Amino acid sequence: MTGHDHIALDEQARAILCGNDRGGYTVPTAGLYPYQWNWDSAFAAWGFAQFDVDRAWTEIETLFAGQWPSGMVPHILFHQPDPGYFPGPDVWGAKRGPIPSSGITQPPVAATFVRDIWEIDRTANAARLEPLLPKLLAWHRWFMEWRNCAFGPIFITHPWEAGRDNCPDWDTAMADIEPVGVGEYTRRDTSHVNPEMRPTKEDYDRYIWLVQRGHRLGWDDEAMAEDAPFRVGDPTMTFTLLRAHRDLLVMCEAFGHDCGELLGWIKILENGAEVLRNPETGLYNGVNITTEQHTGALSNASFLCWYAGLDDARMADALQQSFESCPYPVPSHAVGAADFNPKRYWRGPTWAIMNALIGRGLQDMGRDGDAKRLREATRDVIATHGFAEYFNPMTGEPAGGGTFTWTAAVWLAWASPSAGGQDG
Ligand code: 9WN
Repeated sequence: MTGHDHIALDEQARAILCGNDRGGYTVPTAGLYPYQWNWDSAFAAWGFAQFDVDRAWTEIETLFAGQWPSGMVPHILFHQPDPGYFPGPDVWGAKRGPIPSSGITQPPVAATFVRDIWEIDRTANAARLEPLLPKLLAWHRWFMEWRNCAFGPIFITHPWEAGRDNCPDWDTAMADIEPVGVGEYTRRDTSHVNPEMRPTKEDYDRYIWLVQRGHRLGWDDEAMAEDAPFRVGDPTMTFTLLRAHRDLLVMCEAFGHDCGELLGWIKILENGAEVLRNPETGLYNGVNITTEQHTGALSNASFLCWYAGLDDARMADALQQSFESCPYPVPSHAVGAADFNPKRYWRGPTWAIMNALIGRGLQDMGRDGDAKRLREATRDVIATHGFAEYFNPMTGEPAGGGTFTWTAAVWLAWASPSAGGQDG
């Protein structure tokens, strides 16, 4: 790639972030996702931090303005009504927070990116970090209270909570749900995007059935936990929260806060991560909490172990195999698996955001060669095929929404040759 090429791409990426800015928050992409999504916003802040650090802080502050009294930070904030997305605020019926929202959360990557922003902007804006610390801590505490059990890993109660909506990790637990009485509804996603790239109707019926259950129970954590119909221990949640606890610890220590609670949570999740290990293969998989069965699916989230600070030789071998399995790694589901699909959302496609998290983990754990390989593969797919939501791992073909906020953010902060702190 010539210097000129990447400078033009840097400019495009900045223009995407600014174009998706709705004043204090960024939408993932116009049309398909017209609201503020939780982990998308954290990525957006990481991207903004590369050229407008004030705007980066604002993105996080707006996200935490929607925090519920319980500490939960919702997965969508419905700042302004938009009929282009289903299910909207009326279907969710969640009235527990200061801003209309969904009733579930998403992977807690915010603390990690807040630490990045703070490191870029330590002197000028440290004052903006301090009020965020108790909010982050309250969210992490909510996870440990309501999404963790004696069993160990962090579990999700809805596939949307993991941010990997239709990945094969949820299949057996989803099959146990009979979506009786879900009624008629009109999906909006398939009017924006080719239905072959989106989850199926069978999945959607269950997503909506779970939302209707939450609505009925008033999104009360205790009521929701009783006879919960869907609970799957998830590598995304477990690894991102473990990493986020570690980053929050560094920030809390710097401000002289008592960190005993965080140290305890780190220990719990280090043990919890071991529960994700499939006894037959030694690899990290999802685990159905109800049946205690491992899902057997090797996903891109399995490779977040390094991001969580856990080095692992068996996972390193599996990563090599994943690199060899397709020209544009890391596929969201193993290429050789029977249910691999290179086009359909989280059942095969490659996601730049997951690559960025995996790559950062590899770098942090001293696996520089693998980190470089992944960063270059991600750079290549974005430079060749644009700032798409996700990509076909076999052909690189762009899929889902275009001009996508988190792909632009990942480009600026990590994949571009000019990304901060990298060697080109
Ligand atoms: C449901 C916004 C979000 C991402 C998720 C991704 C997708 C939503 C959907 O889009 O999920 O939350 O309607 O498909 O799976 O990770 O945060 O980009």
